[in-house]
Amino acid sequence: MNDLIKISRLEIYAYHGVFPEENKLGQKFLVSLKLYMDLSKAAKNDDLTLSLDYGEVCGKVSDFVKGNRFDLIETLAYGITELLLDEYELLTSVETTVEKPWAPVGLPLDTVSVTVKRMRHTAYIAVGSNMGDKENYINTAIQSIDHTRGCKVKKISSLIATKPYGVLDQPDFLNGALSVSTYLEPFELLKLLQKLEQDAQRVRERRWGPRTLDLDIILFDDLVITDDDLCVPHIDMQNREFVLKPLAEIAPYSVHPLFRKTISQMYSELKGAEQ
Ligand code: A4P
Ligand code: MG
Repeated sequence: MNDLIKISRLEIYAYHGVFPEENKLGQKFLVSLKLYMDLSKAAKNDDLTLSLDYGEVCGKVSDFVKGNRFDLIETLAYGITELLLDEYELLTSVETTVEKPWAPVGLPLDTVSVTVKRMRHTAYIAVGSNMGDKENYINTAIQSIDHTRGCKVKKISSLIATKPYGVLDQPDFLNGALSVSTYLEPFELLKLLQKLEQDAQRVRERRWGPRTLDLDIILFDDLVITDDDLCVPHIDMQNREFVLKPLAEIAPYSVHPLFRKTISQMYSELKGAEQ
């Protein structure tokens, strides 16, 4: 979204900093915000309830800055950004700059500042289980994702029973897919999913082997990531009916950023190739 409300250098007296004098005496902080959203409805209807009340935003930010004490302005800027994305669903992106003009540096300077920017993303996650109470493992994980700060589960596919792929001598799987709106970054999301796998007492014994819970990031906006620990889009999604079928149910027109094909097209092609 390109529409923007900008708040410049809101002045707040508070007590953040590493040095004891900063915690005792306090100092002035300046907070600037770039708040991105779609303002067309508010503008066309001349209606504040369809926009964002910048007075209220300033009040909330001021309360947060005064009501906490952090060592780092990085933490402060990040906290303000999260607070605003949590509070206002219509925000698609928030950029927060915190300036500390009286930073005790011992040398003349104009100001020191930190800027944090976070935006909402759409991630598609594949879920699978082939041990124990499969449905319960999957539903617990979906609930945990939805209850995680910065994540909202938007769509959940049907869960389907599937024959094992890859390693064949293992029990059948239950598979599904979900879409999540999140302001977590890709590696933060991966960390969350791995924690949920651990919570499900998942033991890594052999690659592609039986598991209580498997959570893979299939797509993350139209990002392409080729890291040792994270490959997005999922490297083998085009060959997996247990991924494409549930994904086609919730996101038929999402596009694979490298193949430039929709999910429904990829699913049809896979089914065609299997016949
Ligand atoms: N990793 C890289 N990219 C990603 C990503 N996009 N999402 C890394 C999540 N993780 C990603 O995964 C190994 C490493 O992949 C992680 O350390 C992570 O950093 P893992 O979950 O620890 O091990 P794994 O699951 O045994 O291996 P892998 O290659 O992820 O297996 P898959 O691809 O998950 O396949 N048959 C049916 N019918 N249904 C299934 O759900 N699942 C598998 C496992 C095999 N056969 C199946 C099913
Ligand atoms: Mg996996």
